[in-house]
Amino acid sequence: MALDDCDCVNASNEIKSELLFKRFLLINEKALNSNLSLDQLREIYDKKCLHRLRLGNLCVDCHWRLGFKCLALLIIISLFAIITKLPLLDGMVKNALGIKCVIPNNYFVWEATRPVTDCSICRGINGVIVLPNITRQEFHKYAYSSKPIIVKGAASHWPAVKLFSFNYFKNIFDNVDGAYEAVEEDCQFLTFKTNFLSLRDVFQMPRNRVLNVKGESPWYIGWSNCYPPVLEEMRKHYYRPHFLPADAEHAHTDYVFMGYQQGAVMHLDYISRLMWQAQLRGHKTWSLNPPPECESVCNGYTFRVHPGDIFLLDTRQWYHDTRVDDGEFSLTVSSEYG
Ligand SMILES: O=C(O)CCC(=O)C(=O)O
Ligand SMILES: [Fe+2]
Repeated sequence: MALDDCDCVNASNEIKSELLFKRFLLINEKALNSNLSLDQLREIYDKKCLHRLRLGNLCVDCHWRLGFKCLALLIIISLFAIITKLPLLDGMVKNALGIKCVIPNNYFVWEATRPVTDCSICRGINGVIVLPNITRQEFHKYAYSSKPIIVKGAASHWPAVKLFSFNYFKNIFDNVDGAYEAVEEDCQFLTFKTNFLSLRDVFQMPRNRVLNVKGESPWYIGWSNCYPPVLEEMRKHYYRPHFLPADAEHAHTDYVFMGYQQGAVMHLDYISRLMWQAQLRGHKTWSLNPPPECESVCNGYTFRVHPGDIFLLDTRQWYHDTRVDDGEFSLTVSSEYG
């Protein structure tokens, strides 16, 4: 079903969305009646799409500028997942907030229900705003602007810069009762491009792979720490960024992302607040793209963060992907504020 031969160019937005919705329904119906396998759908997808989006635990290639085509394919894949009860459903049921939903959430639901972006967050900006280490007062005007910002060296003095490592976290998880179970049941484990099934698998990988010795597959993973004994221990070694507003609300969960090379595929996050991320080790390159509704007035761009930098991003509105410098180990802590 071609969506690009849209016959609704001159219609009002309301009529356009109704037409679009009917088309989605038609695609759904076709998907339900067809005998295509998930592999065949992916093959169609690979031919049509260039960049990657995250759908539950499944990463699909998708050129984000081809918005509706990709969206339509995402719906079909979601429907198949629901109908055939594929394992990825389990990943979808636990959404980005770590909350289990009664109705399975998926990329289509997220994308279709997200608020339309006010393009003032990106209009006229062609790169990340780089600030020197700044006071709370000076930061005030930027705090809720949703503009991507780096505060240089703001985490350089945190003890975590020296202390946090693969072994530091392995040690905690191997020794704190219930830590692995909490990630599996209540927090969130992000496999990215690896095929690890759990954080336990990550902390059991062979030493050569941990060190990314030549010939080993690079790995990059993340997880949320929502289990109080683990969180309390970690938080002894880093702080809330000092420049955030004193009355900002903070999440009860902090994320860790670590590994080599791969990073995250292009995606949006379905979270409730803005995100800060402290780059503790390694250099990482972020690519940002505005959402499709701002494509005509805003540009995407790429930049690199250094150890000690704190990066702030509205990950609900900016599509983002990451890549670690070749041969370097990257480790970050990240949380939400709002
Ligand atoms: O740090 C990364 O590699 C990805 C992080 C991310 O996607 C996020 O914090 O929303
Ligand atoms: Fe993200």
